Amino acid sequence: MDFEKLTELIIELEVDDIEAAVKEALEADGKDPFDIMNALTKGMDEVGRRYEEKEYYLTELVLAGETMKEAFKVLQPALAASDQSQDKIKIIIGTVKGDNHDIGKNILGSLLLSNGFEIYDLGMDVDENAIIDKVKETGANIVALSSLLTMTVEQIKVVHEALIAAGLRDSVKLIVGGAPLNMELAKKLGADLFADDAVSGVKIIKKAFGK
Ligand code: B12
Repeated sequence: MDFEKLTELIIELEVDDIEAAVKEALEADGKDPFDIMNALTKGMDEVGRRYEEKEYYLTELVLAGETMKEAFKVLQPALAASDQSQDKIKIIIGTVKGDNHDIGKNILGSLLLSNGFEIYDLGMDVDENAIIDKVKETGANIVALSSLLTMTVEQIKVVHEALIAAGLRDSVKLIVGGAPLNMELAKKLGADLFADDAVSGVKIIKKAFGK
């Protein structure tokens, strides 16, 4: 199972075949789970491009999301098993209220997991109260939020202000990511950190915690 084939399966929306293909790449071929993830992400980039060029429509987007989810069912445990050496720092992840894009957030979660962090995934369309409750329950020091829609980025500010109101802002670092964001906007919305992609997000989090 070569990497191009995995990329192709995402682009061609082969939701029924992807799980077996990822399994084969992991088990039979002994491929690195991170390389597999990169191959799948490359496929999603192409799906995004086709959507923007109007070659693909909403139906295809939904299917591409489902295909990624199937792939991650097998990939996630392999990513998690590949490195258990870090101390467990607790991180809450989620996609902001009003936003149902979770593929990038799931990739970030898998990467963080594989780097030894303890992850609490609140899913998508998450409001500020759910985040505050989870911070109180777990004592997490990091909230990592994803926002893919321009109209939902303001939710980051809502979470920032809710953390202040709950007296938790000083003990929690807020890191954000997603296509409509950049460092300047992230800071304006009250976030501490921003990353363009999940890999640099993990690096930034490690750096912030002296790892
Ligand atoms: C797949 C997809 C969908 C799927 C989502 C499936 C799912 N389960 O996630 C479905 C079909 C549901 C969907 C719906 C819609 N979508 Co859509 N979608 C996409 C698409 C093609 C790909 C997104 C994706 O998964 N990319 C792959 C992942 C890996 O990338 P990523 O999310 O950017 O994440 C990476 C980084 O950003 C970063 N990252 C992400 N989050 C975080 C968080 C932290 C803390 C860090 C550090 C890093 C980080 O790391 C990730 C990996 O490196 C994009 C186009 C594109 N090219 O991005 C449009 C796009 C995001 N969608 C768009 C739109 C408009 C919609 C709809 C409103 C369409 C409609 N008319 O109904 C709805 C909104 C529904 C809702 N309420 O959320 C627009 C948004 C425009 C805007 N700026 O507001 C885009 C950009 C398409 C476009 N060009 O018009 N969509």
